[in-house]
Formats: sequence, structure tokens, C-alpha cells
Amino acid sequence: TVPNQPIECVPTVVVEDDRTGLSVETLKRAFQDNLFYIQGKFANIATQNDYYMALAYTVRDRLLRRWLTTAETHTHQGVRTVAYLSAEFLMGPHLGNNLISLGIYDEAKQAITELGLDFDALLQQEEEPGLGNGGLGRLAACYLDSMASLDIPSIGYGIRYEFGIFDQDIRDGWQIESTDKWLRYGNPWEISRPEWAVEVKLGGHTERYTDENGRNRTRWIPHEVVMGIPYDTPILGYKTNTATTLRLWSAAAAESFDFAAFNSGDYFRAVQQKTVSETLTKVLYPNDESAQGKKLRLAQQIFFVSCSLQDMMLILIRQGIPLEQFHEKFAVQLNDTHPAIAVAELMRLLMDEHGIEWDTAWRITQKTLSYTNHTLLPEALERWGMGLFSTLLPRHLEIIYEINSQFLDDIRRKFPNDDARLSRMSLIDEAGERYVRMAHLACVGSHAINGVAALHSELLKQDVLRDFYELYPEKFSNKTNGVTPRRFMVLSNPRLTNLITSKIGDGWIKHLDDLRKLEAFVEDADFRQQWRDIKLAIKQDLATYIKQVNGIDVDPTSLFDIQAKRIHEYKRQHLDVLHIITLYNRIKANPDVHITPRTFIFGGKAAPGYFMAKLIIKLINSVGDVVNNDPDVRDRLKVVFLKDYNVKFAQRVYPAADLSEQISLAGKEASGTGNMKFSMNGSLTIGTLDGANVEIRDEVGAENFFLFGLTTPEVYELKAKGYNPYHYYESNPALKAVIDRIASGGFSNGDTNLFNPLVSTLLYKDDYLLLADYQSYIDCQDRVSQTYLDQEYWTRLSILNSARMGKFSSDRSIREYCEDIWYVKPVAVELKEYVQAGT
Ligand code: 4GP
Repeated sequence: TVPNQPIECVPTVVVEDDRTGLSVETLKRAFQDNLFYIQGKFANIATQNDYYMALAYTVRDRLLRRWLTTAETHTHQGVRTVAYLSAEFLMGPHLGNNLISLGIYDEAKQAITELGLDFDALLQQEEEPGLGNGGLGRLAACYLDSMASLDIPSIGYGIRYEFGIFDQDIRDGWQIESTDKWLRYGNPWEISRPEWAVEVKLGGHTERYTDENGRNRTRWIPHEVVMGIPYDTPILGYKTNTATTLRLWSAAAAESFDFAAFNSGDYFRAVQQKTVSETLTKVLYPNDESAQGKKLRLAQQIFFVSCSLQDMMLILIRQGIPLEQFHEKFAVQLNDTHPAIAVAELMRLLMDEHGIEWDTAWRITQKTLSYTNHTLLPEALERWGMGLFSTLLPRHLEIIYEINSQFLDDIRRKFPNDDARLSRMSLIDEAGERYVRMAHLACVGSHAINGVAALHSELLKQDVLRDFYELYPEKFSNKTNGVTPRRFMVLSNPRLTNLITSKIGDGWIKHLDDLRKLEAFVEDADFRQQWRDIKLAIKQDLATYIKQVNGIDVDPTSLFDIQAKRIHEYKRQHLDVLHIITLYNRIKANPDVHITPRTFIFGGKAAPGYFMAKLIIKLINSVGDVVNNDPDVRDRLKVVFLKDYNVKFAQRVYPAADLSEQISLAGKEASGTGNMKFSMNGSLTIGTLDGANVEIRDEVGAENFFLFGLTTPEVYELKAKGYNPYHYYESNPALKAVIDRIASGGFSNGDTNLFNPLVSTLLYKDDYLLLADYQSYIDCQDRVSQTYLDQEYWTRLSILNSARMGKFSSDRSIREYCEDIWYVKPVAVELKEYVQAGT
């Protein structure tokens, strides 16, 4: 046989053997077998991680047949496939989710328990692949789950960062970052496929030449060539045979040695090239930092985009499908602008590497690509300095210039004599230093552009992408985000899942609209009692965890008020803090004042270079130190900052909330998805009319949602007429007392400098209008406190919130993408008959 070539093989899958059987006994045997043969350990020296690995391999074995059969079915049928390109995938731990999807969670638990091990501890052992910052990376993960669960042929393409999002520790109230070594003990879920490696060019220059048919062509002579090695992870759909693939690219040197240099004795230079290539996929960039000058980041983007597009082409070539049909076989979704270079790279591959003419290549490109925008913050829109861009991607720049020249002609035809429009829309920002505008490139090169919540999509049309909307209104649509109920209800909240299923069956797990059936039980006092008991038990668990990790005693019957998300000024964690201090001031003024006991819980990471966000973390912890230890408070208020918020941890937090804080300034949060996860698990929301809050409120009913704050038009209006935060400070004594307590060192042992940057920003700038929204927020919080006193009433609202969250399943979002943008249909995967070994 020829290495790296498939050999003719006979199906040799065996009936119910140690690699496929699902009974408790078989699972036990398989687990022990893997401990011995894969981990290479006797039980007496096995570590917790060895046990975790043995269990993970036991589970992986059981999904391989689905995985391989899915790939084979899709290839065989030549189906149209979604390629979801994302620089971030925040998958969360795989083990528990795969057990749920396979439907053997209880069997595995029993097997492990009967072997005398702690099943939950094994689940906790998994290091999650934190290959994303937050929102858009977690959304990508939910979408992979839904696509697999809905039998949509799909593949996720991304980067296998060696170090994902940093680990967060808190020392003296400050965030301390350390590297995330998620691969340290091995990753049982991935299979590397070096035989499908591809090469990516970087740097260098271009040349013209005439090909054998007398056509003028361009060739790129790169300075450097990097290899992309694919690592595949199966994504098993929930209770279906479909298991799709997440294919992450890892960079490696094209040649392990530069032999010329080596032979001349320059060993160091020979190896250097190797290390440069391999740093490419070393680390995930934290967001919320200016992307400027980050050469490595642009290199990461072209690297994974080029690998992925080449991979798709190879898939077609292997099937004998001409590349002129690329857009018929692949719908490529750009998850924000990180993969937007795909516009130029697809053009380049089609033209330079495969000899397709410009017009055909351009038609294929536009029909293939579609673009999702995830942020309205102007500072987050990616653009690359011309110097960096032309050095790294000389050929792409030529292509972008040509696209731009045709595009600008188009605008001139539709909007004659409008130079301002031309310069606003150009792919190149020419004001001052020149930049390539990635969002513009994505808009021009895609056939569809969408926002991620109704309000966000409207604001894109009115504001950030207005010119593009005026040019191509037909490209725009909204696709409100959704989240997977498998991970965020079934896996993370088994108690509530069992209660719901006992009343309405388990159909809701795939058809989340079925949760509506719970409304029939709202007036059932027993049901409400069970609902409350479950919430209390979950809060008790979180309280135990808080005691272990933070050493703080919290009362599980108090109102758990949680804000968990990235720390950012627009998300306004500090508004939450202003509320805490308001309550604290009321107690200090009158220790006997009535206060509904509350536990304020925060979780989230701040970008390492974002000073203000880090100062907000410090403020939360400092306020906690004072409030938690003041005898006047009598434990009625507690403030807890939970460190190292990640997916694993989020699964513990969402179910425990009574109140979910979604308090961004209206017009700033594209959608939010945490808001959905909390609400599904029966928490009530206090929120502004921002992002998907608007739609959540529409679904659950205005009377079941705590609304406060300015609306987006009011925000615009206030800013237009000149916002003066100081005026609010001066005219509101409660607010003044809160700010004064911070400013005068009330939470910094008298140090008036520490929080000064925050205080002066609020008083003199306040871009996110905390002071304008303060009173409305406090009044609303007072209503929350009042409502919580009536536990029967609160429980009704809690049930109704869960019951009405059907719309926010990522299954619904994916169906909309499939129907309106991708035109991809489900494909049923049939598992072949087992064949007895040796027969
Ligand atoms: C986030 C948005 O901030 C969040 O509102 C949205 O729910 C999420 O994307 C998914 O659409 N944006 C990012 C980012 O994560 O890096 O811009």
C-alpha cells in the first residue's frame, strides 16, 4: 500500500463490543481497558486525569461510527455544506455534552460510580478549550451543536490556539492573568490529520507572467510558507446519527530544517524559521484591545482562512467536482470580520491557483460568502494599516484594489457626484494613515449581511453600515442569536430538566417552543413548590462553591443577583456597583431599614490591556470587602466576584440566578446570549431595551421583565443635545452620596486616588450614561426587591420566563440561516448494519 493513500477496507465494526456497547457493564469494561491500554496505567497509580481520559476515550469510541458515517454520507451524496469560519470557538467541556447527545449520561454515571469513582469530579477534570473571548466564540459553539442536531451538513473551521483565553486569578482585588495550558495533559477529543495539511504563503512579492494559453497571470513569490495541520473534533448532534466536524488549524514549519543553512553550519538560523511558523497559532488575542500593529493577528486570520478554503477545494477536487461549482457546494459564513480576508483569498485561489477568470471568480466569491456583524462599537471594527497589510499580503492587496476600483465605479453610477460617500465606503480608509477596512471588504464580497438581534440589525442599517444598506438593501437581514438548550439546560441544570420533562415530556429539548406547555402548570402550587425547591438546591450548591473558593458565607435564600459576562464599560458592571453602594448607604443611614437580602455575584474577564475594566473588577472586590464585613449590614448584602469565568463555570452559574443583570447602555450590546441562558433557567431579567433583551421582553411579556433606562433614540437625543453627567450628580443626593463614598476613599482605605480614573470618567465624560440611567435603575431594583418578597408571585414569573424562551434556541437561529442565507437542507445519516468481525 502507498502511505497516505486510503486503502480498500472491509467494514469491520463489531456488534456490541467494548468500543460500541452502551450497557453499564460494557462501559465499565471499556473504561478499564482504556485506562490500561491508552493511558498505560494500573489503577493504583492512575491520576484523576487518567480516569478522565479513560472515560473520554470510552465516549469518543462510541461516537466514532456516527462521525465517520456522517462524513462518508456527505461525501457520497455530494451535499451542500455550511462552512462556519470563526477565529474563535468557545466550546466548553466536551465530555458531559457528548454523554447527553449519545443518551448515555446516566449509564456512564452508574458505571463510574460502581467503579468507586466520583463521576462529577471526572467531569470537572476536563480542561475546557477556551479558544474564544466570549460572545461570538460561544455563539459559534452553540451553532455547531444546533447544526449537528438538525442534521445540517456543516463544518466549523478555526484556529487551534495552543493557549486559549488567559486564566484569571484575583489578587488583592485585581485581575491577574496567566496562560491557559489547556493541552498540557493531552486532548482526547481531537484527531490530527497531518496527511491533509496545506501550505499558506506569507510576505514576499508578486510577478506577472503569461501562461501557456497566452493569458496574463499573476504569481506570488512568498517570503515564507507555513504549513497548516488540521485537528478534527467530532460534534455530535443531540440524539441523532449526525456528527459533524470542528476542524482547527495548527501552524507548523513547512520544512523542519532549512538544509542549506544547516549544511553551512548555521544551525540556529535553520531552526529559527521553524519557531517563527509555530508561533503563529500559539495564542488567542484578547479582544477589547486595539488591534493595531498586531501583525501576528493578521497572519492568524489569513492562515486559518487560507487553510480552510484550500481544504474545501481539496474536498471538491477529490470528489471530481469542478471549482466553478464551489458556491453550489459550500455556504461560507464569516463570523464577524476576523475571516473577512476570505473575500480576497477565495479570489486569489480561484484565479491564481486554479486559472479561473476574474468575473467568474467574483461571482463565485459573492455567492459563497455571507457575513455576520457582532458589534456596534466603532472602535471594534477591524482595519489594518497599509504597511502591515502590503508586507504580509501583497497579492491580496492587489486584489482588494481591483475589487475596490470596480466597487467605487458601481457607487459612482448609483450615486453620482457624491465624493463623501465614495470615501466613506471605500475599502481603503484614506484619511490620514491608510487602512484596509475589513467590514467593508466583508460587505462587498458577501451576498448576505446580518446582525444578531432585531434592534442590532436595525442599527446596522441606520448607522454603522448605513451606506451599504442604501447600496444593497437586499443583502441585509436579521438573525437573532440563540443558545443550545442541550448544554445550557439539560447538561447544566439536570434538576430543572427532570422536573420539566416529568410534566411535558422531553420533546422540548429539540423543540424548545414546547416549553410553552409549562404555562399550564403556573397555577399548580405543588409544581411551584418543586420549582422553588430546585432553585434553592442549586443556589445552595453555588453557595458551597463560593464558600470554598472565596471564603464568603452567602445565604441561599437571599436574592441571587448575577452579572456574568466580559467586563466592559458599555456592559456597565459599575452601574450594578452603584446600586450596591446605594443600598449600603441606606443601611449606613439607618441600620434598621428594610432591605431584601441579596447576594451580588459577578463573573467575567477584562482584556489584559483594558485598564478601566480592570479597575471595575478592583472596585467590585473593594466594595465587597467593605460591605461583606460591616456589622451594620448584618449579612443582608453580600458581594462576590467569582474568578476565572468560563463555559464550565457558566454552566454552574446560570441555573443559580434569581435575577439576571442585562444592563448595557441601549444601542451598545449587539445581542447578548447570557440573557437567554439565564432566562431559560428561570431567572428574571433586569435590563435595558438593548440587544436581544428587546425580543426577550416581547416573548416573556412586559409584566414579567424588569425594564429600566433610556431607549436608543433617547440616548442619541441626549448625546446630541450635549450630555452633562455632572448635572445628574449634583441634582441627585443619593447618587452624589454613592459617588462621594467611592471618591473619598470609602472602599480604598481612604485612598482617594485609586478609583479616581473611574470617578472622573463618570462625572465628566460618562460615555455609557450611567448617571443618566442611575435613578431609573435604582427604582427598578426597588421593584425587584419588593417583588421577591412574594415568593409565590416570583415563582410564577420565573416559570413563565422559562416557558416563553422557545424562540431563543439556537435551533431556531440555524433554521433561519439555512432558509434565508445558506440554502442548506438537512441530510439524514443512516448507520450501516454492523458486520461481525471476521465475517
Ligand atoms: C458579541 C456581542 O458583544 C454580543 O452582544 C453578542 O451576543 C455576541 O457577540 C454574539 O453575537 N461580540 C463579540 C465580539 O464577541 O468580539 O465582537
